[in-house]
Amino acid sequence: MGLLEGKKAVIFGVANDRSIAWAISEAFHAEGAELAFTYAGEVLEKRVRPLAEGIGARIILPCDVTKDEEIEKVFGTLKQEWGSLDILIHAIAFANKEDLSNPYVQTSRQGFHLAMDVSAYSFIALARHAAPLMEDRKGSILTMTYMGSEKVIPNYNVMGVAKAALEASVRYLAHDLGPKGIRVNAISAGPIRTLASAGISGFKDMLHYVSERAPLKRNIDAEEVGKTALYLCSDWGSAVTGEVIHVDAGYNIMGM
Ligand code: NAD
Ligand code: 0WE
Repeated sequence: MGLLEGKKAVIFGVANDRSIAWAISEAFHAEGAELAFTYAGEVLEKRVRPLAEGIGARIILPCDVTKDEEIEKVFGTLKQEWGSLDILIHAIAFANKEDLSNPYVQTSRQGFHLAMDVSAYSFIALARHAAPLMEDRKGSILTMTYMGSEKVIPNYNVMGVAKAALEASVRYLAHDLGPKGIRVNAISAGPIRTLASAGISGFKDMLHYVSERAPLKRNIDAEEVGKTALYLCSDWGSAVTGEVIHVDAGYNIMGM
């Protein structure tokens, strides 16, 4: 029997087949989970729908997380169609392109708000809507973060600050939802080539830099994030909550 047999999971953050959220979905599907997907806008629907249908998903809905109505619609549908929920995956981040290249000191109020809203606040909003559907089901909520929250990574800038807020939210949400048996965790992944990293100048050099210094002397892939997500969201992770687990070939432990 699969590790997630009989479990229902909703996945936020698939853009294409290279998305970390997609690798997590494939790992969950292989272990018997039933999946629902959301996509951020019509353009992405064309990519997400075929992928989702390919693994038997029936619930595929639009959700721009800056819009409360769209979040409410998603959870209304999940309540109607499933009645309950076991797993929520949040793999969403966004900042203005110029805020990932200009000096951090130049971050505008609007740019700061946008990055915080999409990349950090959305996690709180999704967790709040998911919790009532997870009553008495030992639910598990997982988000994706990056080491730029802990240490300065040139150009990560406002995203690093948003990820710091996201990681602190993991702990506060774990405290809030723990009494309901709901666990809240994050995976801090090393750099992976995806749509979100494609536009970053010097990303290739970053991959090389990390692979030379990480204890495992290599980069990581999305499938490895999927396997850790499977551990955290299955019964194997039953006592783990409020945690940020690094899946980065050990890069973060290095001092020199
Ligand atoms: P991706 O581009 O495949 O995924 C990012 C997703 O965010 C996309 O599906 C996009 O549609 C979604 N998104 C952006 N704005 C949104 C909005 N307003 N409403 C709803 N969805 C929105 O890239 P990815 O690398 O798979 O990123 C997934 C997560 O992993 C992000 O949180 C990212 O910060 C994190 N992460 C990525 C890396 C990396 O190197 N790729 C490393 C560590 C952590
Ligand atoms: O979280 C991320 C990237 C998130 C991201 C990417 C983009 C590119 C396109 C957020 N917003 C945007 N906005 C866009 O317009 N990562 C962990 C990948 C990443 O991004 C970096 C990195 C790494 C690693 C940016 C600078 C330096 C390192």
